Amino acid sequence: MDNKKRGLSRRSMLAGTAAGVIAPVVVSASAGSAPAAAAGMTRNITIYADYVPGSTRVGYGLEPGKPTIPGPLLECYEGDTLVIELVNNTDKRLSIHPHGVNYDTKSDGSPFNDSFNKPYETKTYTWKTRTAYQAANGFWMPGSAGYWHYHDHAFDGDHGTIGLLKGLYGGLIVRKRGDLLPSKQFTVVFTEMWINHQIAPNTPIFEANLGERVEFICIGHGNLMHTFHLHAHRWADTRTGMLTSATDNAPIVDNKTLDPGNSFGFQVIAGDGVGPGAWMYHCHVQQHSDDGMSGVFLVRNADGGMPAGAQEAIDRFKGHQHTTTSTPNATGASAHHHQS
Ligand SMILES: [Cu+2]
Repeated sequence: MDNKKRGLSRRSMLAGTAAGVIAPVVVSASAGSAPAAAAGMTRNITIYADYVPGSTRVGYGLEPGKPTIPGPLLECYEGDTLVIELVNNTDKRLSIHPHGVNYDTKSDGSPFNDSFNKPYETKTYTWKTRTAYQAANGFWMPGSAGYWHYHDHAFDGDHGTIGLLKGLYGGLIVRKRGDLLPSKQFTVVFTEMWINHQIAPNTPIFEANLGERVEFICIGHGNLMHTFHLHAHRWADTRTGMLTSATDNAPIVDNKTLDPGNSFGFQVIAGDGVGPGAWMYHCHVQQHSDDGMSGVFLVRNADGGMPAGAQEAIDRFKGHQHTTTSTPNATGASAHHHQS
């Protein structure tokens, strides 16, 4: 419900599109000031960094005073340029620093390059993307397409790492033209012992109807090593999570390393071959899972109805206790981190 709403509102940012027809997230798009090469667009977006009301957490949002953790999911196509106006509504310095795209030192977002917003300052960051190209030696150099992410790199402390712990992060997708588009998108961020800054049973419940094309964007942050596992669904370990033919022998996985700074994404058809139900997703580092790094992927019936047994499963999940006494200090990870 809450999370469903969040998923939908993210999706609705994809300017006036029906599900499955793309137009990247961004608010106003003006036709390409990009050079002749690929017909990219310049996409302008304003992002606000605010304290989460009633807490010391901080998030990015598309409206002032309405931060979300994770921040808005940003999308574009290879060849596009994102011009991000970051409005800092906090009393601390902060920034927005992307992975996977091109930027100059002024858009780096780091104290190292003196490229951040001062307290209450607005600053523009420019991210460029490109398509793959063939170098003179015949080898192909990579384009920008991928499941990436962005995060603060300057908040408060000298090293610019505190913002991640506060909630300043989000997903970034650069697609190739022709990539298949999902109906629903879920961003899953593992930071310390949290999923999207929550521990079970307050972690997100991601919802889709049987047969819907769902995209997961998985991001790792913090100081701990994690693995992302989704029950009853699997994907190809490729850029898109899909195969390109019946003879494509790319490995198929249902569990993938999600260490700090890593990101990946994939699409599944909700309940494909397994049916509707309340399915788990969790960190497969066992103690992390036991300590609250788990959540629910609720695949509803095709008509949106609740499948048999699903509500009971969710009630069990909501009511469960964490049992951490069986493995005291086994990994050095402390149980039940509470969010500040
Ligand atoms: Cu973990």
